[in-house]
Amino acid sequence: NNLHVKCRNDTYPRSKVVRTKVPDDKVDWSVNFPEYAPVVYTSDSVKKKPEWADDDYTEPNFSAKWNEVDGNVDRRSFLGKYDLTTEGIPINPKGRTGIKGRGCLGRWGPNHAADPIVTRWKMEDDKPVLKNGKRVAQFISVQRKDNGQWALPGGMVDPGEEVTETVRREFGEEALDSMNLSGAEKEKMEAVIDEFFHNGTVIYKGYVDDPRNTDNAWMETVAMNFHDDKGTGVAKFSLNAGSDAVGVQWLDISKTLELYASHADFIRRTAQHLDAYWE
Ligand code: RP5
Ligand code: MG
Ligand code: MG
Repeated sequence: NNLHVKCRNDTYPRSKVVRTKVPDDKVDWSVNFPEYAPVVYTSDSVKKKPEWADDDYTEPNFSAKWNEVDGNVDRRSFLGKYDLTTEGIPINPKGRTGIKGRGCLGRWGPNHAADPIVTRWKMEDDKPVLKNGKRVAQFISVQRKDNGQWALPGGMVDPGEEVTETVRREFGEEALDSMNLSGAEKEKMEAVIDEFFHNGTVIYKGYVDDPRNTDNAWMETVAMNFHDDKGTGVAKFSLNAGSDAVGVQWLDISKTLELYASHADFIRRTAQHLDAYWE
């Protein structure tokens, strides 16, 4: 179905703030829900005004160009033009989440991320492993520091950054621990990434069912697949968790995977794209 799930009916991540329960049939804004009065929550880390966050809309000099490229910040949504509340702030186009404000997201409206899906074929004795007559694919997954869940090594698009650059940078930081490499090692690693990451396929572009989403701030992503058909390119990667990841591993792609946010859906689309085993 088309509803967001992971951003409803639970305690808000990294907090004790409880979301108002939103039943499936009341997610859509067009459905009447007169008793709906969710708590307003913006985390302390966002209130401290780090450079990755917007100001509060109540600040006298607050200004934002909604639905536009606003300086270095892309405030457009992949879902089309979003509406604004009477206070003039964005409304989550996927419906109610049980919480207002920004939670721990920096931007009002869409918060843009990018997700690298690095894949290879699972091999045994130099032969591809088959299940139900299809080859089994594997992808590089990281374990998130914030909640321990396995996820794609994705991250936020920095202001002015191209998505193709974000997937490389985040992959380097989270799956290769690039931030802890010496200058020379880092250069070598970047050369390997550049060589491998030049031919990607966009697997998904749009809203992410992320547990951090609120009524006024939400995640969107571009997920790109980089497939190593011969298994020779990824062999050069030595995996080391870094940045906001505490673990990294190759995971077999199958229907039973449980991953962070909507990542299992991106993996399903990738399996389809590669004609790999899924069931
Ligand atoms: C998800 O959050 C995206 O799909 C992406 O994987 C991730 C970006 O946030 P951080 O990993 O930087 O927390 O919605
Ligand atoms: Mg990151
Ligand atoms: Mg990340």
